[in-house]
Amino acid sequence: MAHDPFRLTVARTAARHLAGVFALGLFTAFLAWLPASPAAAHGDLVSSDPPADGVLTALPSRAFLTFSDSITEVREIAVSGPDGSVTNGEPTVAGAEVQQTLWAGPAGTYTMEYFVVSADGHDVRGQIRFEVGLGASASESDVTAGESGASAAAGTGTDWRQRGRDVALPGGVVMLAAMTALALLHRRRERAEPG
Ligand SMILES: [Cu+2]
Repeated sequence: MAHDPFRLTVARTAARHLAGVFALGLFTAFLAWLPASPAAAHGDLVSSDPPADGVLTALPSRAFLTFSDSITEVREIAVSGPDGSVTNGEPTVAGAEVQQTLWAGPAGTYTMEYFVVSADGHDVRGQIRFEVGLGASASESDVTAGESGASAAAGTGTDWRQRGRDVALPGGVVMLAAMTALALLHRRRERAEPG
């Protein structure tokens, strides 16, 4: 039975169909994953001073932002606290580091927003939060709430590309599964009406 030439041909054709569709599915999955890869070249925020979620005794006179790639343009650096903006003058850039002079400010929660252009021409924007003067006096629950809020805020700025990549790969796999299902359906139809 295994040597029936007709059955062998049908099986071979079906196998070839499946292999082709499978390869196409893999290629689609690969393509879906590929565009996210250059994210590694983006000038993402690597560190800052004050650090994200940091608790400081006093507001420093300068803030620093260090990126993973050279910065070619600073669109905006905005630092503000309980009394509003403490951004003092224009920011300066040296390679991958951006520096911003600050006015004095009261204790409380501060946000530092950044909007820069990295060497590869892409916009890099986001924000971090930090606390001034609350280290000793704030209750534990206040600090916890502040920190989780800060992480969420920082996440929107720096992690969305990574999130895009995480979504792209499963998307390709779903496409692959759909194509395999179509191929199986196709094969069943071939069997139903031979010739
Ligand atoms: Cu980029």
